[in-house]
Amino acid sequence: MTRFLLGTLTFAGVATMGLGMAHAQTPDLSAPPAIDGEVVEDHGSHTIRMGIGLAESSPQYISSQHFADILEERSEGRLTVNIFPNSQLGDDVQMMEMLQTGTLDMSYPSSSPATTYVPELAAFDLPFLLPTREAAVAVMQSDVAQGMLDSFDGTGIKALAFSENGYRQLSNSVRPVETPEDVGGLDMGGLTIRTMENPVHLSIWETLGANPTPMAFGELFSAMEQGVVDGQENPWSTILTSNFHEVQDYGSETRHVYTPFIMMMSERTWDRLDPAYQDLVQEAARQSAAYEIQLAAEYDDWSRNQLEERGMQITRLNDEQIAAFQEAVQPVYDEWAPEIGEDLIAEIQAIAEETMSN
Ligand code: TF8
Repeated sequence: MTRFLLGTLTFAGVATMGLGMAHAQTPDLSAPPAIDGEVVEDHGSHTIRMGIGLAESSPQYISSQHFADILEERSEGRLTVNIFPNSQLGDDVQMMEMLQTGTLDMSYPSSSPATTYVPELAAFDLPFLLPTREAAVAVMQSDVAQGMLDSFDGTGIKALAFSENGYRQLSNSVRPVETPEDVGGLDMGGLTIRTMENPVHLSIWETLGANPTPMAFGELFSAMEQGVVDGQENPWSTILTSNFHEVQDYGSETRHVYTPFIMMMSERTWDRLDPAYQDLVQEAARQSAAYEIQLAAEYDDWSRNQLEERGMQITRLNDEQIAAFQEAVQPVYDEWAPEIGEDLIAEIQAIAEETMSN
């Protein structure tokens, strides 16, 4: 609890730093779920090194702390987790490679760069596939998604659970963006947009007439500060907790892709654990992933409002404007659906539609 409180205060601290107390309506953050369950008998001690990409104020970090607290409490201190945030151990691609070689025990990347290990994950990169958070969560908690996690077996990576990175929003330092034409720039030339290292994302921004530039997340702030790229796209809470508003004047609520996180462990680390510890790690991953989804949902709109209060000009797109983007990126489906798998996409869409019809 103490760690969580610190996490919240850190976020609240960040929130109040430039705004004065009057504006700091921190979200009604739910305290971490109580840690219950029997203590696991002694099967030795392990210190787990976990590298993550985002800042200590992010839902990704706060929920990783909760994961660490569960392990520590239910193993009576025999399992401890040292978390290294802010991409300090490397970016998503590098940290997944470190899991494979066993030089890092755990990481928490987005699903997008992980398509090199499990190509089916690219379904999540299809634009506007998951219209609501409820649909996205239902898909992440489905057998289809579990099958994707199981597909990591043998790659050197044990994939434990999906959680929410979230709906991606466009930001840039050049102009407000309301239409696809604003991205492509017509005679003004297309915006240079940093993307994750993922071919579907490249396709999305090429189709919109931008100049997509794949880049590690850890290099992004300085690339925007130096004008190497005009913009990027990430959930509002990432834009806030990474201080992108300091180098990005305009935001557009495009919600063009819902990206999951995947909590992962090196198979070498996993194989060293007694089965009782493996069960505890798996259960703690599932519990902390559910908590992360709750946090991410609570931080989403609040982070956008914080960004506006810090001077970012955010364009909220209406249904017609979103429809124009959906129509503009339809060719991405035509290009990628056959490769990803029409049946898989149909299965995901069926889960989403069932959730939305309830
Ligand atoms: C991206 C991703 C990242 C996350 C983070 C590094 O844009 O959304 O922000 O994967 O864990 O690269």
